[in-house]
Amino acid sequence: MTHPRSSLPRTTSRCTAAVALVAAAGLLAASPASSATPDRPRAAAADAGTLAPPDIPISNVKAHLTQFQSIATANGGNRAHGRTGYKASIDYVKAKLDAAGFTTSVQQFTSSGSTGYNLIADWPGGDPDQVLMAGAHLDSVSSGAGINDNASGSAAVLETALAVSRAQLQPTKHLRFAWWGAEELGLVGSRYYVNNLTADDRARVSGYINLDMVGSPNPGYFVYDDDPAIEKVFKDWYAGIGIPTETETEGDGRSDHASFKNVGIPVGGLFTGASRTKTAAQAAKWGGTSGQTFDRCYHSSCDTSTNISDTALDRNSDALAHAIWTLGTTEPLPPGESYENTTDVAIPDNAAAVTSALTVSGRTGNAPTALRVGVDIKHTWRGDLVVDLLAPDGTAYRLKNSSSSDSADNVITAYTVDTSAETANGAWQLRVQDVASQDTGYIDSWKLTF
Ligand code: DTR
Ligand code: CA
Ligand code: ZN
Ligand code: ZN
Repeated sequence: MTHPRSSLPRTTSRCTAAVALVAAAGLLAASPASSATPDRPRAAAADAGTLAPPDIPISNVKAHLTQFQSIATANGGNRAHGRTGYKASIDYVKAKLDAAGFTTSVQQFTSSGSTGYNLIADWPGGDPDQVLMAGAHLDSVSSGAGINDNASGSAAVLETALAVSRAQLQPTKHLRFAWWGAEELGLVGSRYYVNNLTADDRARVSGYINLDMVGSPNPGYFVYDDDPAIEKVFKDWYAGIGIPTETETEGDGRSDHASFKNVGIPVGGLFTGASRTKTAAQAAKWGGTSGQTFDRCYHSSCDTSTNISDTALDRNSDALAHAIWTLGTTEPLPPGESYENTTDVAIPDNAAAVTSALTVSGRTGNAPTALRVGVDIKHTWRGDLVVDLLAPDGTAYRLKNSSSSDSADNVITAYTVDTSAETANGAWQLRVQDVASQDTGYIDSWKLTF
């Protein structure tokens, strides 16, 4: 797995050579999506001893919170982007992971005039074409230590990674853990990471799991309802311990999973609530105090190490370990087959729609529930564009609506569409219409991955 190319110098650990080897192996073994190589060497499947996910010791997770609190106290009371407390937090997490045998790298970026840092930790082994990621933002707001938001998620991800090392897990997939900078400034670090992945590297990420606020003192138990497979793993685990969950509805785009979802990578995650108020019905099933917010210290100076529900943090740490063991060691689906059209098609300004066709053949049955539609449309005001996928029978699936306010260039992204009602074989079409005057563009290429 090639590490993201950073435009700024980045510091890497002494294991850089291992990173290169992992990347080279990944590249050598990687096969074009349309010619799967079923005999590709795979990591030895996890032996029975490591298949059962461990219980994550809450005492270990709390010890990390104590460290993050000490770091904040020693650095002006916070761990915010651009402040010394943030870099000290990165150094703490990196040292733990280096000592545990991870291949770590620190990716630098600039935001609001200050240097930011992402920490990426790869567990050696596993299929480089199937990378399972879990991450959390490590920065706090400047007004406090950020222990629930989001030392809680950072500590849970760290302790799960350390549990992988203790178990010497040999998962089928390649495991990568990440701690993001500058989330509080607008998902800056995770977006920088995703934007600096090549299209092939993005396609290798089979899923991203996000933990942001997982120890709220008046906790709810919310599961992101994005990727069904990841959501199911979490819902089933909580059902197994008799805790009902709710769908996380505080809005998409509110944390780092959005950076991955925006480029079509399957995402999921856990959340215990922020500034919304717990209802009586929620208090009845979860305990805690109705009529009070889930975290009354959200983005406040009182978000310290006393602002944590140990029970909620323990449960979410264990749920993450369960998800990593489950999703990381199940045999991956055979690599998808892709069909691509790279012929440019001009899009007339504020006029009739144009189409670009792809003929799919040789497949059996219906198209998948998660058909990946990659588009590369060059345009100088993408808000003018309406984009649809047309199935062979003419059924239209809306991929993108127009937006008078979205003046950015180009539509270069991937969509996941439930096309299970359609036959796979036949002429699929991408339909694009420019519905506002001025600004024009063209379809550069588009791809279907089954
Ligand atoms: N934006 C996060 C907290 C947050 C608020 N709503 C959600 C929903 C899902 C995850 C996180 C959040 C922050 O302040 O870091
Ligand atoms: Ca536990
Ligand atoms: Zn926050
Ligand atoms: Zn947060």
